[in-house]
Amino acid sequence: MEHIFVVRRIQLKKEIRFIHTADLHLDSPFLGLKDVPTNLFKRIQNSTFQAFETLIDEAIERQVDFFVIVGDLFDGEDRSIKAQAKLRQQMVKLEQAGIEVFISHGNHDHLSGTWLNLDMPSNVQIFPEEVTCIPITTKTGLKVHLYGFSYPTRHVTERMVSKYIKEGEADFHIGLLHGHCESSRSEHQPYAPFSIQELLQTQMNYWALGHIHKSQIMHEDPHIVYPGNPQGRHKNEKGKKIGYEVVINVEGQTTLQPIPTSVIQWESLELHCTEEMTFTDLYTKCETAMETSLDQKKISILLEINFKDAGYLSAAIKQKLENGEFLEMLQEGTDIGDIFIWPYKINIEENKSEAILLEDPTFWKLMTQTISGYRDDEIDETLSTLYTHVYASRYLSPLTDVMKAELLVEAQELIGERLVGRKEGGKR
Ligand SMILES: [Mn+2]
Repeated sequence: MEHIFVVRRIQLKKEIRFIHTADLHLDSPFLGLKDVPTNLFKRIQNSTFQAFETLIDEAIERQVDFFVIVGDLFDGEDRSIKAQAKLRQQMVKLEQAGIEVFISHGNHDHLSGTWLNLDMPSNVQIFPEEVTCIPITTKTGLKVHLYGFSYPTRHVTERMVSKYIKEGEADFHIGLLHGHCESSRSEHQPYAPFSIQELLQTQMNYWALGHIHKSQIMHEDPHIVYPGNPQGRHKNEKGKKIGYEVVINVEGQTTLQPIPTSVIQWESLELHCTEEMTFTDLYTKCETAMETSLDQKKISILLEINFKDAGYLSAAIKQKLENGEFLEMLQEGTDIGDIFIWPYKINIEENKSEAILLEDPTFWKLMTQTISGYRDDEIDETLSTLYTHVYASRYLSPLTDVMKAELLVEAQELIGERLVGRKEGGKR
């Protein structure tokens, strides 16, 4: 026993342990959700706070050396007082546990916004506008230099990475940077852009990134990491969300441990329709699929349902899907317990019916028959509005039989092209 204890103590001395998170977007408004019952909406609105609190509790439980938050703590530049108060509460918890916190502000909570300021406790250090080095010494006597800056305004397009220069002697150098990595595909604005190569050249031991909301490990040894946001805020932020516990030892080895944070997950579900499907079938299928998702994920879910092959459904059923009645029915049947699944949107995709036509030989046969059976006078009748048009008629000469036959061939081709085009368009 004693022996193990000694070994552990030695290991403790040789490594640093911290939490890396970013993009808390506290007090996000969740505007995209309509018709959610008030009590449920309150829970959804509270999710950004709850996800953050999970990280705080884990930090205390794991007795980390420090905690870094790399930008966009607040969703709005006015920093809602509620968000500040909740942040402060959590910072006080860390202060009582003797954990220091390092914060850089990002494009959402840049320093030019106007807000009523609530001072943070003394364990919290906020990076200023210029890239600055903050030196600390851990309880185990290791020296760490942290580098970072806060966005002075919303739009920072400069390559801030060039200003990160290692200073002095330390066991670890850690860069905090809220910005856009050029090799990552993202929909986020290309603020404070950098390449992986540029980050590597700085020779930091770890790059704590923020800005991109999807968790991504961009490089290993040294690690360059986007933890993503702890709680998804809309349908494009699907799935599990996490924060990282980072452990780096003096040999430079890094271990990342993901900490699950999301309280509510955004998900989507595909359901295939068939010809025989009745309204009851459709409803039951949805209910079962929802129950299964909830059983499997064991976490609250906001669900978007995509009906594929809706071309099979009768017009009456489709109408209920399109006018929102069906969604309402599903929502009314939802139990809101400790965890819940709330269907917030239904999409229907009809392209399959056209795809079926394309693959159906009788459809093509029927079309060929119709076209070859077209009589002369029928063509004349179809074109009559053009030929009797006040202006157009002046420029038109009568069609010969050859021209009429060509027109029919072209029409057939056009129908084919349009159908194929729509089918391919529907795949995107
Ligand atoms: Mn963000």
